[in-house]
Amino acid sequence: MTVKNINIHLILVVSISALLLLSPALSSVSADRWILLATDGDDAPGPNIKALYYKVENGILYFKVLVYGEVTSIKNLPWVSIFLDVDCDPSTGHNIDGHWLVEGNTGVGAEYFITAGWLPYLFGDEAVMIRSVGTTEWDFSHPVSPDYFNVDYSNNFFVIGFKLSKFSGLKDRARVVVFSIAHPEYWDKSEVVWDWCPDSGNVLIKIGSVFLNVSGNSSGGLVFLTLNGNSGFLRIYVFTGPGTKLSYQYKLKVLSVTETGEWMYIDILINYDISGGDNWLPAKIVVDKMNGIVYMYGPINMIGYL
Ligand SMILES: [Ca+2]
Ligand SMILES: [Ca+2]
Repeated sequence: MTVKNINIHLILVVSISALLLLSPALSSVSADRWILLATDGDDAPGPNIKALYYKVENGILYFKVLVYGEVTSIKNLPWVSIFLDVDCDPSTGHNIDGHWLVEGNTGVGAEYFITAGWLPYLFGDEAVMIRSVGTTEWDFSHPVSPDYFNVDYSNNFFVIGFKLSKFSGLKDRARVVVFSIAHPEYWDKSEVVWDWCPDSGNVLIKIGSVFLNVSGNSSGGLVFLTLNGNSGFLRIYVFTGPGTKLSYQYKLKVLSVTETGEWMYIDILINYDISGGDNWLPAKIVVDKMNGIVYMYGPINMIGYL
């Protein structure tokens, strides 16, 4: 076995799904690649929640909320509150079961709620984020302004986004539940009707993670590349003769992900010490999203078969 420094250039034809990690913020949000979290019936008076989407793009966590009915101004945009359990731990954050903030939606201990619509508008903000204090209170005296907020009155939805850096304690996934309340002019006999999405429980969002699972042929072998969350591995099989092969596995860590409409760039560290020690070196995975091709580049001290 010879060991030498080489550059590898693996071309793997694959199907890809990916969620994104931190990268420089942009001032606009793309119209595509929303991830549907939940849908809900037209089950409350006036404009009410129809669907909830999210995505992470350029370091910003965005939610898109579709509503039924006709939304023509901030006042008939229902009061929408998005609760985030950023550590997926119902024992931390606001978690009073039976309280109006979590009624019917156990399993969420919300560190934050994002709120938009007619009620915050009455208090001078169209949309803000509020942090919990302990498990019973909210810190209304320190509202956080969104990095993006836009109501599309033609298509009955709004989009709100906050930089990931504004969430303290955020891990690679969070639990979310949403409710809305219509403006009082839609109330019948002054009765407030709550509209939850989902109607019970909560939904899971994945943040700051890359999910990439590809396989393909390289010269003289098979290659499997798997990223799940912020770690993964590269596995290589080299066929040395009829029925014989060598296999190598390298651990990977994801450092950052940036992307354009056509390309995704994943900076990684790869552990080239196949004996189990630590020898982490930088490498890069480049995904051609339009053609479904994955390239991997790295100044690698590795087995010289590829
Ligand atoms: Ca609804
Ligand atoms: Ca929590």
